Amino acid sequence: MTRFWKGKLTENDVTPEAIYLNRRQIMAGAAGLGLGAIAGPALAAPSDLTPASYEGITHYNNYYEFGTGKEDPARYAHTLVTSPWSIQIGGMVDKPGTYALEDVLKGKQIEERIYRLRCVEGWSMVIPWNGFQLSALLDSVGVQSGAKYVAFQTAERPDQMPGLSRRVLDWPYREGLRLDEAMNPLTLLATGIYGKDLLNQNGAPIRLVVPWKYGFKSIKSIVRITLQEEEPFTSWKDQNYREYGFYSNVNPKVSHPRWSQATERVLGTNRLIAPRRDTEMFNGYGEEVASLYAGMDLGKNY
Ligand SMILES: Nc1nc2c(c(=O)[nH]1)N[C@H]1C(S)=C(S)[C@@H](COP(=O)(O)O)O[C@H]1N2
Ligand SMILES: [Mo]
Repeated sequence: MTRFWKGKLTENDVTPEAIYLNRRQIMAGAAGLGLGAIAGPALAAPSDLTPASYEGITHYNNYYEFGTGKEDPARYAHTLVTSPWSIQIGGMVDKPGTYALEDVLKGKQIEERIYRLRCVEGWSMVIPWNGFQLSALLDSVGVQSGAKYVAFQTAERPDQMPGLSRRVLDWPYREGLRLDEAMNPLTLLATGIYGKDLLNQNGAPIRLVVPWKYGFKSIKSIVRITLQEEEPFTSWKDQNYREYGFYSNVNPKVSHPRWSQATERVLGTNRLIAPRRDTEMFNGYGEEVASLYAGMDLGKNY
């Protein structure tokens, strides 16, 4: 059983939120009537993955390059110039180079994936992403043997990112994955939400989404991807290694020094209440990823 709702987008699927939700209801109805095989997104959405509103997803953000307030990114991120955009792909790959975004996207199958994003601050939001598997990009540039990790870097543009004037983190924002985590089919490079291009506050034009890890691993507005042998530098571990580890797997049993991770508030589905739910091991994706950590002490490797 898949733990995410997966569909294939066509041009006709570029729908605003209202139509999108209506489509989901129609799908759910069709499934209930036993209409059987319907192509694409007719797979029933797991009932606990009700997407947050577009308003919620785009107005409650963490993107410290534009300020540390939750509403700062929506207010200030419009200054980021996202076109043209290119990504430097280098290190242990057969075809290193500076790739225009159009070339990165060429031949990639854009899918719809509904994932729960769990922030270490104790809230989560269900987001319908559009994107493609990171593995497809890595395959197309040829990962060389000996590469063990993937390092990612966000754009660093002081003239377009007012938050960079404060040294909250050692800019540019950097993150990393072990190669097997990067190649896992759940790991997405997202370019859209609800069938629309990403807004800047959500990490336009292209950002990572790693659904079984805390939100901060899902680095935004990526300009550099490097395949390497050593564990990558990560901005949050650098800022406070007692609070943030390299792995950052969602784990209700390992508390952050300042925040318990046992439960979370679910944001964006109701204007008045954010219901609490129990946080799930690996954010609910254990069936798909637990084997990656067999034999590891996840209390030490947090
Ligand atoms: N470059 C960059 N990427 C980032 C962040 C950031 O501050 N800068 N914040 C992270 C955190 S803490 C979270 S919870 C998610 C939030 O993603 P969203 O705003 O699209 O929901 O983005 C992550 N990616
Ligand atoms: Mo976060």
